[in-house]
Amino acid sequence: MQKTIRHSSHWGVFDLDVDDNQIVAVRPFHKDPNPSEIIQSVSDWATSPRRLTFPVVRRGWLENRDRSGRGEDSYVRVSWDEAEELVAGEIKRVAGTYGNEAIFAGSYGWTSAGRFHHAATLLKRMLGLAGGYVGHVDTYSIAAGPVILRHILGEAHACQGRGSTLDTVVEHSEIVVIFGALSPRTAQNEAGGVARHRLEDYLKELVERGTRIVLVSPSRDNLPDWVPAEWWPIRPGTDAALMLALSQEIVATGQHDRALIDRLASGVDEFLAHLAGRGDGVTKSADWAEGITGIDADRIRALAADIARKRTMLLASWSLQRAQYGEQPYWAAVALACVAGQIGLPGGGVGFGFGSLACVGAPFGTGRSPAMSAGPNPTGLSIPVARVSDMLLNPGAPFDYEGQTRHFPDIRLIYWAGGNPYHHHQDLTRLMQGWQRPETIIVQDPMWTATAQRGDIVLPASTSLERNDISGSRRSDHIVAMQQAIAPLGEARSDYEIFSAIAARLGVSEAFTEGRDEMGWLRHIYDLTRSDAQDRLGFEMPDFDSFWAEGDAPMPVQSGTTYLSDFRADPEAAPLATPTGRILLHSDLLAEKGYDDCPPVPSWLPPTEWTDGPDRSAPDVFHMLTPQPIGRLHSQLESAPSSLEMKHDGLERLRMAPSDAERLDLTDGTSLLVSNGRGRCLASLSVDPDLAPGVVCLPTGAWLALDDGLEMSGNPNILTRDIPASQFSQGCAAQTCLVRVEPYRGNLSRQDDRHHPARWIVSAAE
Ligand SMILES: Nc1nc2c(c(=O)[nH]1)N[C@H]1C(S)=C(S)[C@@H](COP(=O)(O)OP(=O)(O)OC[C@H]3O[C@@H](n4cnc5c(=O)[nH]c(N)nc54)[C@H](O)[C@@H]3O)O[C@H]1N2
Ligand SMILES: Nc1nc2c(c(=O)[nH]1)N[C@H]1C(S)=C(S)[C@@H](COP(=O)(O)OP(=O)(O)OC[C@H]3O[C@@H](n4cnc5c(=O)[nH]c(N)nc54)[C@H](O)[C@@H]3O)O[C@H]1N2
Ligand SMILES: [Mo]
Repeated sequence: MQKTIRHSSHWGVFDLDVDDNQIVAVRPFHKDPNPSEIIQSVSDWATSPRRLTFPVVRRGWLENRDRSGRGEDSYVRVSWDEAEELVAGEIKRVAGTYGNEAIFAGSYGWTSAGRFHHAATLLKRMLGLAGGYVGHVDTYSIAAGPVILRHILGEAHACQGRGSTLDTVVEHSEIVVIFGALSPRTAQNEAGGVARHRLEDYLKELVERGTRIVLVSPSRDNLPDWVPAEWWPIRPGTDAALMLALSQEIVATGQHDRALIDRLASGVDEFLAHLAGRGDGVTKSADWAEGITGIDADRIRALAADIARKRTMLLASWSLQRAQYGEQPYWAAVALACVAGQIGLPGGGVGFGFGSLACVGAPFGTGRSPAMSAGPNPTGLSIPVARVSDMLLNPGAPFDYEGQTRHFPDIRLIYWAGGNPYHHHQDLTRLMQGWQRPETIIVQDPMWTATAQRGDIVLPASTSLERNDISGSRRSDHIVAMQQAIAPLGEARSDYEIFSAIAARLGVSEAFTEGRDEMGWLRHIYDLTRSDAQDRLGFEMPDFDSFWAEGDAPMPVQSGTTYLSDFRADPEAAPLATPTGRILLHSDLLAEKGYDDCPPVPSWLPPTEWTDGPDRSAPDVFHMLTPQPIGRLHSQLESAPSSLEMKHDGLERLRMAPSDAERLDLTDGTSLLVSNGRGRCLASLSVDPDLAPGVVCLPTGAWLALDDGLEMSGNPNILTRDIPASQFSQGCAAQTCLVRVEPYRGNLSRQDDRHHPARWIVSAAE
């Protein structure tokens, strides 16, 4: 029997024709002006040979609770009854012996777009009811950024998609300076789904209006090639130096309005003194910045003059703060917008992460996002998300976060649901060392990921296609029905079913389910969103049954927004939630803390790993950036067509500038060995004139496949450094990394896909 259903994913909304439990056609959502190609891969998602379709337990753990064989051991199939009993038994044992603070459920990850079967939320809900767990704060996407913005602006809205909107930029900006990217590549995705991909339309309008666009980025493809932008190929990790120099040149030529700056900001004297070099004897001039950034000083001076005179929007991608000292470019951008007098003017000021996700920069939702509630965590404990290896390796050790000292807990049990740390974390060899320490590791995922391959008890979740759910987010302008397309594969169960069953064994069933089943919850979640829109905003949404039949419903949105316009108009009447009520250009807290990696005024610090200019580094050493992959979301859909298209010979492509390739005598398609002191991986060379010399790009997401220490598919996180952005934010700093690139002379014989669960499973009787 044929049916058509509406469904949603992080990369867009689509309709599916389903015939006899098979997906036979995928069509983009009729309201989406620029649908993502990735939706064409969804049917592979359900039927991937990498699916795990029944619960398994690692043999060494099952037989003698051995911890050493993770990643190598074989697995034994068990029944759901046995699996539930083992999981609940371990949670009770560990909580009873060491306390709930020995259970790590930070469990970071994107899971599916469904907000009800949201694996990490349900996990926290279950464990919260059972006494608590250790959670996480911030995200891999953004940590240094929001932490510094919370401190200097009193809130992080500007980098969470609740600042200025692109419609005002299109209408009012005379110059848009993009640090990083404004790219439909990343704007394909949005956490919780995106109904309408709108970035291309805003870019087209900017082009039609002839707005001057400056792309400051190591990679020219960070804007579509039809956008006529000036490309400033900056050395990675040096944007803060460029921003400081732009500020200094404006001040040095007297083009600033000191009274205005004082109205907007505190600490102005300290900041201007730093620019002028009082203290370190270094004036942060255009000439100074040229030596650091590789950008011509005359160009910097000319742009400074323009920024001071013309309405200018400064946009910085999230990638800039995913680096060592990642707070600095964000702080320096805010400082530059103050010095140029642009804060709070329509089409002026700062924006962070525009296009990093689909809805950041777009008119944003003002309603209540549909969500399952995690409930309280009785332990109250969490770690900065990217410090997971530090936590596992250093129980009890102190660390700072936002100026406060905390201590790492001593973790005995990890439960990871809906995330893939062996994709997302840095220096995976180090993670593997930390991963040896817990007594028990539970992984819940539809796929036999590298993380599942390192779990002790692995539970097969169904994919979103096998159940009903709701998608939507705080930013998105639609809430979308995710209607079940096909029956669950094998013995796979929905995340809600899995956690409900374990909650029952933990004695918290009633509180966990509140007596609702799947459709009961969807109705409940929808009604909360609907009544909030009605009561608080006077916005009518259809009743649940009409919504479910229609498949989507619009949400209230706010457009035409200029961030900090009220504050600019009257800083006394609309003060910021900072110690001075104004923007901090100097921080007393940071001065008092004296962190060597997060100074009290916006600064540029030389990263502890960087090329310092191609001329001064070894010829085969490059700064490796690890951008988000085009044809997939992180490690999801890695073996589906839109992802395979980007590979060569089963290897991820490493992009390199033509001059570098020529110098090293490398040609397109050459198999490469990419290495540093932390690891080695293979990749395939792609010579790319859109890349600055001295830089290579290897996208994230290839599934970890180690062969005698050599990573065989091009997972860059075997090479990245596991250091925090700083002691202040403890954020992910993946973009600060050097590698050596050489031709690979070894054997490239491709083995079969090692990520098929069948290759790991022995029968229980064996
Ligand atoms: N080097 C480097 N590393 C990075 C970054 C970088 O820039 N450079 N970026 C970082 C960033 S920004 C991020 S957000 C992270 C992303 O890191 P992750 O969010 O961990 O990556 P995903 O591959 O999306 O992992 C989601 C997992 O959820 C599973 N899943 C999907 N649907 C379901 C479901 O319904 N139920 C369950 N239980 N599981 C499901 C998928 O199979 C997959 O294993 O990576 C980070 N890592
Ligand atoms: N297709 C696809 N889209 C995605 C994702 C995905 O996996 N696939 N993941 C989503 C997620 S979770 C996130 S958080 C966002 C991330 O969004 P972003 O952080 O914006 O994305 P990236 O690709 O990491 O980086 C964007 C560009 O920044 C440039 N860049 C890197 N370092 C520097 C620097 O020091 N200076 C300057 N000027 N430029 C630099 C690089 O050239 C890179 O191409 O993407 C989201 N969108
Ligand atoms: Mo992210």
